[in-house]
Amino acid sequence: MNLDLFGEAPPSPQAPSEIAPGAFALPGFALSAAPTLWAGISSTLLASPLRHLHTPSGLRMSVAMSNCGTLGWVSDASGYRYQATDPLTHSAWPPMPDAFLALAHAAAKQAGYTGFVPDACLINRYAPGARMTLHQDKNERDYAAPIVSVSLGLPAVFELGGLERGDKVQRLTLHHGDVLVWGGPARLRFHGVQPVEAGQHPLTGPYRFNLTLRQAG
Ligand code: MD6
Ligand code: FE
Repeated sequence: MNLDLFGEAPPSPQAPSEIAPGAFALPGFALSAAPTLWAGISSTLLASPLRHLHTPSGLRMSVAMSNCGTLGWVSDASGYRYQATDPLTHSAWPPMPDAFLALAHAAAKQAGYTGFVPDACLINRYAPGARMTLHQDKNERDYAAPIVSVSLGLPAVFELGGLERGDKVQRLTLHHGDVLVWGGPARLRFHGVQPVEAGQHPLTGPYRFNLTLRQAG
């Protein structure tokens, strides 16, 4: 029975669309899980707070970051890498919430990647003006596994390039609840995020959050 008392259709996740070979957009896939994911973000950040890392060349990143899972991504003067301890707290990263695992596994499966079990989740927080320059994700040990990316809060324009830095980029706006899954031939594509515009979101306030879930170790 569908009591449509307010004349509004419930948000219904759409089918995955292949935006490049091996790369899929799953609009709204994380919408219903968003409050639970937010609780997992909040508890993670109590134990391992957000911080602005520096690139190996010494530039302060505009995106604030933390991690959960057995491995976390870090950057400092000695390079980019995954490690089991949080350099800020000198403790293990907080455990990956079950809801993160379940969502990532289901999204990967929906995109045709079965058996995805991430061991690392990078949490990115974008304040207005924060951006991520074009990069490849290549600090993971094995490129066979896909990456699942979950966007929450304010929207952002995502740039998906090719395998060379100078390749043409396609732009897509990522909204609250959108998921990207990419692997296979897309795994090493360059990508970035344009500066986030100011706004307010009911769940995340003045921020965009992004989770990237990986099999890093
Ligand atoms: C972001 N995402 O959306 C940054 N990397 O805030 C990434 O850098 C990313 O979305 C690898 C795979 C998917 C991604
Ligand atoms: Fe990336």
